[in-house]
This record gives sequence, structure tokens and C-alpha cells, in this order.
Amino acid sequence: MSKSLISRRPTFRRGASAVGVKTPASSESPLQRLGWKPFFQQQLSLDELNDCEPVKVMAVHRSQIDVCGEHGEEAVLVSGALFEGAAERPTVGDWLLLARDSRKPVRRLERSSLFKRMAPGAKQVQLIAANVDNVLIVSSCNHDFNLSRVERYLALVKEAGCRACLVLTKADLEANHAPFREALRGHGDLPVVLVNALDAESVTPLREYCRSGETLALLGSSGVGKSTLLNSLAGTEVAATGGIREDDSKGRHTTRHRALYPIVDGGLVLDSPGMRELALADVHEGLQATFADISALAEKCRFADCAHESEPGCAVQRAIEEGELDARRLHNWRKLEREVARNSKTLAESRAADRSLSQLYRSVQNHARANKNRT
Ligand SMILES: Nc1nc2c(ncn2[C@@H]2O[C@H](COP(=O)(O)OP(=O)(O)OP(=O)(O)O)[C@@H](O)[C@H]2O)c(=O)[nH]1
Ligand SMILES: [Mg+2]
Ligand SMILES: [Zn+2]
Repeated sequence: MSKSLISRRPTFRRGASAVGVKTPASSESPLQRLGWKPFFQQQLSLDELNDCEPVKVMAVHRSQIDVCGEHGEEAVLVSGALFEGAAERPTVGDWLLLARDSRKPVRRLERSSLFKRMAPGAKQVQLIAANVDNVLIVSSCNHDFNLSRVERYLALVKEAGCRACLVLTKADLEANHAPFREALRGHGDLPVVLVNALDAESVTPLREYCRSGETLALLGSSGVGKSTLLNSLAGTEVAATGGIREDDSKGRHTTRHRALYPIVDGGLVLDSPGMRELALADVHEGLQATFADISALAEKCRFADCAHESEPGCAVQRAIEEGELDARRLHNWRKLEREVARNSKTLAESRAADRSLSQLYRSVQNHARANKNRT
């Protein structure tokens, strides 16, 4: 097998110390290091406290999932019947309750945050990760850098209520950083860190996003250096990285699966395959928060129903003319609003269709049962 295909996510056998990190002086339990919080604890009934064990989903495979709990890592089989519907299935970062004796999943705990997108080419959602605290939106200082894509990621991150930081990798390959800083001027409070992802010292400012007990997600296109960043944060090569490419956006995908990796003296880092398409749905609040400056300007327009095109007294157009607002940003806001409305409607319709289909199945089953009892 070629080196690039080897993924060396540390595995934690049952009985081995969970999370595999040495924290001798830490008073945190293995579960706390995995991100166990009162929000999850309070979802357990007394019976569940006795009979079940919480475990965190570290990776999802076709028929089994890798989970990690108090006693280390194990693989469990997941039955479709237990988690009906795409949005209900466990995703990376989820907490599950396992029956202590049978080691079978009993249920999934409510999520504190969830990232999802429209599944490419389908009318359903695809889950990306759950229970994430912080996100590094990763782009590189080259052709990959695209503010409209950053805004797309931001809408997702803000909807989930996570803390975000924009990381521009490959700063060592680009002599002039000024255009990137200039382009980000309109992005207010979004922290931006330029790094050489290959250099552990350069990524030190990012450690504040993956403290013990926290989960950090690395999101961005293929080839921007997500796995490289992870390796520098981990201090060892835990994930395979790709070869040098001229253009990140045309790269093949080196990382094939989403998985969580523990960081020594830190939290968990989610590495994922680069996303070619991030179609948004159900992120109305996230979008509002990402473009809060435009909403604030819109309140000053003369007409309440101003479309910010050529109406007199439009505060949004005035801000563009005066160089305070980028016309690209207004264009992207409109585009994403339309996209979210369209995809959210598609999802609502397919959820309604699923509901009526299961009602139909139930009534057919009841009918068959009644007939059987009669004969
Ligand atoms: N010089 C330099 N090279 C980098 C930097 N970050 C990443 N690279 C290189 O870029 C290539 C791609 O990096 P990866 O970490 O595999 O990219 P990725 O985002 O994980 O890509 P996918 O797994 O396909 O999504 C590798 O050859 C890295 O060594 C950086 O900051 N500076
Ligand atoms: Mg990768
Ligand atoms: Zn207006």
C-alpha cells in the first residue's frame, strides 16, 4: 500500500486508557477529555446510568463505527432500524449510549451542534459532524483563496454556534500577504491566522482552538493542508497528506474518511476529505449572522421592502458606492439566501414525503394484522 493511503489514527483498545493521551496531572476523566459535558450527562435516565455507557463516535464506516469511551476504543455495528432517516444516523462526534452487556447501541444523545449539507446530487442531507466546538476554515494563500467560499463555511459554522478562525496555509510559499489581509478587511471579527502548516511552531496560535475536552473541525477544500495542520498539531504523522500540487482546487482527495484524532495534552481534531461542494440548507440564522452588516445597512434603506438594486435612498447601494461594502459580498448574500431557501424547501418536501410513506406502511401493516386476526 502506498504511504499516502495509510491513515494512522491511533486506535484505543478496550481496556487501554481512553483518548490515549498522557495527562498524568489532569483531574479530567477520560470521558471529559473526549468532550463529555453536563449537556450530555443530563440526558441520561437513572436506568441508562446503570445499564449503559456513553461512547463518542470517532469514525463512521459502511457497516460499523469506531467509538471511544471510558474503556478505550471499540468497533460497533449499527442497525439501520435504530436510526431511521439520514439525519438520525450517527455521525462523527456523536455520543451514543451502548448497552454495558451486549455492547449494542441503544440510542444517540441529543447533539450540541451539527454540521450538515445537501448531499451532492440528492434530495437529502448529509451529516458532516456533530458536537463540534471550534472550526478552522482552512484555505491557502493561492488560487484556492475565495471569500465567497469562506462565507459559505461561515454560515454553516455560525448556524451551529461554533467559534471560527480562518487559517491561511502555505504562507511560506507566498511572499506578499497584503492582498489576503486586504480582502479580509470586511470580515470584522473573524480571526485570521497565516501559517506554514508544515511547521509546528507556526501553528501554535491554533492550539487555543483544541484545548482538552474540545473538538476542533478542520474544514476546507482538498489540498489546502488540513491533514498537514492536524499532523503539526498532533506532533506526529497521524494522517496521510498529499503530494505537492500546483493548484489546490484541482487536487485528488488524499483524506477519504472523516475521523477524530486525539491531540496530546489537547482535545480532538476532526480531519475530513476536502469538500468540492458545500450546498447549504436550513442555515437561516447562520446566514443572517454571517451577513449581519448588510442586514444592519438594510434597516436604513428608505423603503422597508427595498431590494437594494436601484431604489432611491438605498443604504446598501450607498455603502457600495462609498467603498464600505464589497459588491461581491452583496451578490454572495443574495445567492446564498436563494440557495438556502430552495434547498430547505426541498428538504421539507422530502421529509413530508417520508412521513406519509411511513404512515402508509404502518396502515398497510395494521390492516394485514387485523385481517390475520380475523382468519
Ligand atoms: N509549503 C507548504 N506546503 C503545505 C502547507 N500546507 C500543506 N502543504 C502541502 O500541501 C499538500 C496537501 O496537503 P494535505 O494536508 O494533504 O491537504 P488536505 O487539505 O488534507 O487535502 P485532502 O485530504 O485531499 O482534503 C501536501 O504536499 C502538504 O505538504 C504549507 O503551509 N506550506
Ligand atoms: Mg487530508
Ligand atoms: Zn436597499
